[in-house]
Amino acid sequence: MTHYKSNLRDLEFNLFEVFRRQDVLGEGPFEELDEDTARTILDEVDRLATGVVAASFEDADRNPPVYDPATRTVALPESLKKSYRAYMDAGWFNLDLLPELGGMGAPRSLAWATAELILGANPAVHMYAAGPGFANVLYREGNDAQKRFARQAVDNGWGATMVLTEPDAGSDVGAGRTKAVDQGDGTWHIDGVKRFITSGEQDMTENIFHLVLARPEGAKPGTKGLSLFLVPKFLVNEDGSLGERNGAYVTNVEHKMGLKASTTCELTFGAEHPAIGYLVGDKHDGIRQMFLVIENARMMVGTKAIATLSTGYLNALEYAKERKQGADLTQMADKTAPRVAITRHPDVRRSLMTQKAYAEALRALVVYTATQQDAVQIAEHGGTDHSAADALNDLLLPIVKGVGSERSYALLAESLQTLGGSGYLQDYPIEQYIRDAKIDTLYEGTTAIQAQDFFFRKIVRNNGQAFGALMGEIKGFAGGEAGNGRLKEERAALADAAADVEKIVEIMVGHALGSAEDPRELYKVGLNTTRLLMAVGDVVLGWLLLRQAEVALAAIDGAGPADADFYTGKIAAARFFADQVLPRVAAERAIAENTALDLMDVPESAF
Ligand code: ST9
Ligand code: FAD
Repeated sequence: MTHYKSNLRDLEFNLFEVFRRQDVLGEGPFEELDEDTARTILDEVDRLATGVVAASFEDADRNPPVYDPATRTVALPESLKKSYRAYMDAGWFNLDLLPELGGMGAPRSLAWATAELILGANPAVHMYAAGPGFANVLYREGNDAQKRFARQAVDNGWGATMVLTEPDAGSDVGAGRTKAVDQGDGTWHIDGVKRFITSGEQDMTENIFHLVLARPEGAKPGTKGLSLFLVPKFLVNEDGSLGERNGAYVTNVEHKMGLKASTTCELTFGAEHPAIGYLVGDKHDGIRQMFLVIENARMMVGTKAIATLSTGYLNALEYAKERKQGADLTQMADKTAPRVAITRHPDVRRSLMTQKAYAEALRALVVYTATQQDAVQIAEHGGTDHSAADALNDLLLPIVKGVGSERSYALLAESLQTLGGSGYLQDYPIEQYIRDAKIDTLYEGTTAIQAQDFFFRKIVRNNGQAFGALMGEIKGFAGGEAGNGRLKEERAALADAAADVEKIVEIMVGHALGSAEDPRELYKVGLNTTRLLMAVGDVVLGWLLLRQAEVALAAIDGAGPADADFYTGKIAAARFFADQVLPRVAAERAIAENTALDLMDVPESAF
């Protein structure tokens, strides 16, 4: 028994009952895969995740990686290495790689479903396993030599990193000062210090390749002046054998609140001897190229948070069913009344159902977003236009990342609370879940950054097209017949909440337009971006829960006992969310409507 409680039933429900992924299997880019094989893969990954991958979760937290400044190396705990090795040996990292890199031709939805299992079991293992995914981007963007490098990286199981952040360039990546100097022979020398680099050093792979943003001498300021360089830890000969040690060294490893198994490194380039880099794709287009990695990493972070909430909830549920405390509320005056399981207490039920509804809605959000990525894969394969699916995927990513991480972190506190004082102990995994999940609201762009991205780039710059299409679907569902008369009030609540978020967007667009005359109007937008992201998140989650309830209502008659319970839970979660969460969106609208600039006028000294 490990800490990890997966929810394979719910993953399969999303994949095959709600989003009907079997309909896209067996043809186009997924020709080689059928539903049975997909289910077998899920079973296999679940077995690995709940077993050997999860096995080192606590040990690697209590005995984290050790940095040796003399050799600038890191020793990872043996337990973690075993988990990592088992995952890599099983080979499931190749599900959605390009065929040229040995990919299996699976849809992204299946790949993200398996990712949830590994991320819930032991997130650091998934992060150390990023090499093949990063090689995929390098292969797409790279020149011939870099494509060869990408193949070698996959074949040899090299690790990889994404290297943006510097001491003075966090959210503001464009402030980066790391320099690139052209050597005139197809190589560059990279100079500078990057910080907080995940997996920057480890002792599990023979090589690590860093994808580094640096500014060529004379290039313009900001993100558009940054270029992307491939900087291997060891230089690589044409035949794939390792050459000299390159001049990129880890010069510190951070001590952190959580996610201790994952190394967070200061990476110094060119301090002792040159750090040789290769310009990716021979073109200066770094920030766009890096965002190809970032988009996947943001999806990964949201999925990690959600996976952690799910196992947090399931651990809390198991405890609550066992723990007897107090009498039933209706017998509170009777001091001799039998003690009941805490699941009988209304307040515990409220908390558990809140956890369940969000965990399952957020899982549906990940799978729904991944289905847009499937659509892109299918269109790319068939040579057809995929701009609408791309735009919807882009719109959903900050919701997956921003809403997924914020709600998961907050609700993990509810999971812990369910265990009472025991939840605070290291005898149970939830205190570690909370520590490990806090990072998800921070890295890959903080929530504030996700919220700005959502409004300015994904809504305004897209002329509201993807947002309009999504809201159109939601309103269409709310106004339709879903649930055969049995979800009427819930659909009405969804329609109201959808109208509320549309109004918030309208107000914010008004302020944005008003800024042409008075630039301070833009502050009013900034005061509401996170509010909007979270409110739209609730509307989308409410919609997805109701879609699930519609499927459950259709399937429940004649279902066996286990399925009947499962479907009953789906209907209950959707109703709960519509009753108890969606009405709050109206309050967010009211706050947005009353936005004023007072807060911006409070002197800093008064804080
Ligand atoms: C980090 C790593 O935190 C944490 C964990 C790492 C774990 C590693 C393992 C991961 C494995 C996961 C992957 C697995 C599998 C892979 C599978 C592959 C198949 N979308 O608005 P502008 C671009 S790393 C797309 O003017 P500013 C775009 O090119 C550190 N592109 O920005 C745009 O040009 P244009 C993470 C976008 O004001 C250009 O940027 N750090 C998007 O100059 C300029 O845009 C952060 O995330 C987008 N959403 O700069 C930084 N947005 O407009 C957070 C921008 O012409 N800060 N571009 O198209 C930000 O994101 C800022 O908003 C900023 C602002 C830097 C973009
Ligand atoms: P700051 O940018 O200083 O932000 C501080 C606060 O100000 C935040 O609350 C932020 O939301 C807010 N803020 C900042 N700017 C704005 C704005 N314009 N509008 C509104 N609010 C704003 N980086 C990598 O390159 N590669 C990695 O592999 C990597 N892994 C990481 C692993 C860990 C464990 C950690 C802690 C960080 C990692 N990072 C990595 C860096 C991470 O992406 C940054 O920490 C993150 O982008 C935030 O930057 P910052 O820490 O400098 O915070």
